[in-house]
Amino acid sequence: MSHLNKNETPQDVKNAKGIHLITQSTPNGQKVQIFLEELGDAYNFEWTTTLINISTNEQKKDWFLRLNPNGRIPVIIDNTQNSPFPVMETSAELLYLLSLADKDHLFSFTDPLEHSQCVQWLFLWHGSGAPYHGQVIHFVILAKEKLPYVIERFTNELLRVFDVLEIQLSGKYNSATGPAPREYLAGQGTGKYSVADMGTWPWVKLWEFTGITEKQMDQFPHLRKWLDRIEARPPVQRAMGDKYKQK
Ligand SMILES: N[C@@H](CCC(=O)N[C@@H](CS)C(=O)NCC(=O)O)C(=O)O
Repeated sequence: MSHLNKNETPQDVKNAKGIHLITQSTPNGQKVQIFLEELGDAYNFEWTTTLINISTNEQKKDWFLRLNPNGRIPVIIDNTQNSPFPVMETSAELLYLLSLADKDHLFSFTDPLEHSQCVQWLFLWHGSGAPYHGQVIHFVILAKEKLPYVIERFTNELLRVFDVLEIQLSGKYNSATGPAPREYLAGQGTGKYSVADMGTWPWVKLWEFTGITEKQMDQFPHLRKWLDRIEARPPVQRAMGDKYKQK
């Protein structure tokens, strides 16, 4: 069964070969944009992209719902399978691309325990970070009525999860002899840059935009350094740049 209906599906999606990304440059879109850009640099990995505008509700049309019944971006389609194979949900997309393209484990781990740690941090943000961050953005920025109780509740929960990331990156509990700061969320020692970082970074970097103050953020010095460390990577800058902006 094909997920690509002949009449409804845009030409560039229908005619794509290889991996095709349908995205808008939101934090969720940026997770997958970053990983594809990293794979491009590391392996000359190739893919194509369709940019959509979610404010027009393109993601609720039949052609899109065939690919992702959840009606949200981003989605990837693997056209190398017998029938084009769609993948929804950002963390599942990162893991799919990992097993497809990261042959040398540059952004993942061969050791099963380190791999598990990577998946744990990927899920931490997917399940406990992004849903609250999304609510903070809605109630602080988009909602016409500003509801103090709701804003406080979701902001406090977001700050709590920032603190979970800070605990991990500070290495506060990692060594019996004292703190052992880490550079990245998963992996032995100071850690290794992996999909766990890529799945978390585009959201956390929005802290200022969501009404969190400099003073609140100063409670998380290791998280701030981690934000800067990842932002300095050229593939990350490309993934956040004009290439993914609507013309
Ligand atoms: N859990 C989903 C969330 C995806 C998501 O919420 N995408 C937003 C953009 S950041 C979207 O498509 N919003 C449009 C809509 O809700 O109609 C994932 O990780 O892929």
